[in-house]
Amino acid sequence: MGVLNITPDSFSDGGDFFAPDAALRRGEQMVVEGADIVDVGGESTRPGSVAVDEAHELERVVPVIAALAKRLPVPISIDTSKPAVMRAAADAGATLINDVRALRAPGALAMAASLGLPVCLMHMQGEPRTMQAEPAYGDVVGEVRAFLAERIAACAAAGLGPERLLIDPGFGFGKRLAHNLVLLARLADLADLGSPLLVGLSRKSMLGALTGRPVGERLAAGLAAAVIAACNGARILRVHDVAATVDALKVVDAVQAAQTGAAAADSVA
Ligand code: 7PM
Repeated sequence: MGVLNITPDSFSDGGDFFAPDAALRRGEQMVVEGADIVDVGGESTRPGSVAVDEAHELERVVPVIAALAKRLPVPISIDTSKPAVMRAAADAGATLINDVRALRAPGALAMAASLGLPVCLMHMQGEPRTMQAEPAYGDVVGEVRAFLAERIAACAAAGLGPERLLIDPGFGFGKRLAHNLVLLARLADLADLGSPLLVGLSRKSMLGALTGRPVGERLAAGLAAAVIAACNGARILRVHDVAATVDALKVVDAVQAAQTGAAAADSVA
C-alpha cells in the first residue's frame, strides 16, 4: 500500500502532492513501482496535528480520488475517520476505507457498513493532538489485541464481517518506542483475530529514535522494520518507498515459499 498524502503539512512530502495532477503522477509512479493499493489521505494524523475540517478534507481528497480511480489499475483507499468523506470518496471511486479511529467517530460505523466497502481498523491510544504526551499500557499487546477484537465485534454487529476487515496495531499512535518495539516483536500474537494484518512503519519516528536519522533518511531502517513485520504475519505494508519495499518483500516471499516447500519436501522424505 503506497501512501499518498494530500495535506499541506504532510511531514514526509512537504505537501508536494497537494495539486491533483502531481498526486496523480505520484500515484501512477507507485503503481509502476509495484503498489497494489494507493492510500489517499487529507487529514494529517501526525502527533500534535490539529484536526482538519470536513470541507477542507473533502476539497483535498475527492478530486484526487476521482482522478486516480479513473486512471489506476489498483484499488484506492481513503484514509479518513469522517462519514461524509467516506461517502464522497466512495462516490469518487475509492474501494477501501482506512480509518485510524477504527470507525469510532459518530456515524462512521453505520456509513462504512452501508457503503459495503472493506475497512482497515487501526488502534490508537488517545487523539493525534495529544497521543504522544504520555502513552501508557499495562500489557501493550494484550490491550491492542482486546481493542481490535472489540472493534471487530462492533463491526460484525453492524453487518461488517471479518472478511471485510483489515486490522492494524497503529505504530506511533499513542505509543512509546518500547511499546512499538514490543508490538513489532509480537505482531504474530495479533495474526489470529480473523482479519489480515496491515502495518505502517515507513519513516516513522520510532525509526528516527533507533537510528538518529531525520525523516528523509529512514529508508534502510524502514525496510528492516517492513521485513520483520512481514515475517511476523503482516499481509499489507503501508509505505512511502514502494519500489524498495517491493524488492525487500520479494526476498521475504521467496524465503517463506522455501520454508513451506522445505516442510513439504521433508514430510515426503
Ligand atoms: C506520525 C505518525 C506521522 C503517523 C505520520 C503518520 C498509519 C495510517 C498513518 C498506519 C494505517 C504516516 C502517518 N499511519 N493508517 N495512517 N496505519 N492504517 O506515516 O500506521 O503517514 S499517518
